[in-house]
Amino acid sequence: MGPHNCTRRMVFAMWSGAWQIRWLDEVDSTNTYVRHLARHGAPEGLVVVADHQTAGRGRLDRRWESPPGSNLLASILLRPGCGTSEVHLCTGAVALAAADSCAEVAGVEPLLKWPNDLLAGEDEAKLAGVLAEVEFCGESLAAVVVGIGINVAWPGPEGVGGTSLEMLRPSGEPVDRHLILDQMLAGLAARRPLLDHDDGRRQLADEVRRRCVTIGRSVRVVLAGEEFEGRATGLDDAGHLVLDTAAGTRAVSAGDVVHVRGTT
Ligand code: BT5
Repeated sequence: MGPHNCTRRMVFAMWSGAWQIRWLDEVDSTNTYVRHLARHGAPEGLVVVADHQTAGRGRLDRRWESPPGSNLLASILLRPGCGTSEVHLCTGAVALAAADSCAEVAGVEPLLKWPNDLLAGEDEAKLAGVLAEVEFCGESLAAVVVGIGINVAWPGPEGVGGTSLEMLRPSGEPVDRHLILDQMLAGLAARRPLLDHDDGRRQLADEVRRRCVTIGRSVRVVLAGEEFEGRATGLDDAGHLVLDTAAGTRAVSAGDVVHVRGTT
């Protein structure tokens, strides 16, 4: 675990809590670090950012790569009043806030791809990924740690087809990671209360549905030991992607989704 080289507090009118931001030089993974603190009682609102991760993680134990100081790597501790079946809305809230921030600060308008990506540019390349992880207290949800990696200056490893905010700006002007973070947290503060009640969760789910470009597309789904194609028709209330397939309607909760080109 790296040193704490700065701590800031930001207070927002729309959420009764405050973000407490720790910006580290280096850490294994900001998600691992925040999960550890969550287990030891850290309060909601803790945000850990790192200039570099030595073991940044994607889903399914994949790696998230980013050279020191190039991109935004952050994990946010939430303790929402929702159940485990609604955790996908935490991912959604962070993805929406991140997309708005990229638009406002960098003039890049990302698309939401189910379940956890932001895509941008003409070729819809991966600009950011979200990793939400849950801590339990007995049977109940104690905390959700939502990690996000946004490619600000480095577009991701060769061969994965990523992109970055700076690549997408007309003259490649630098983008300030602090501004992206602050704007994202402001957008998340506005949405955070929605996670605590049914009406709010419906509102959030509707916003995710409206902005998720996967819906309406032909997609290929890759699950452990199974692969199939279908047309994504919607997201159900548990955040599952609903698909029309040759074998009928299917809802998928995990797995990788590839947007199939030319068939939308
Ligand atoms: C994700 O996983 O997209 C979630 C990434 C979450 C990263 C953040 S950084 C802060 C916090 N702390 C952590 O340890 N993690 C979170 P997934 O959908 O599984 O995508 C992973 C795949 O994306 C890898 O297997 C690579 O192919 C590709 N990849 C790796 N680094 C990338 C990058 N910088 N940009 C684009 N693609 C990348």
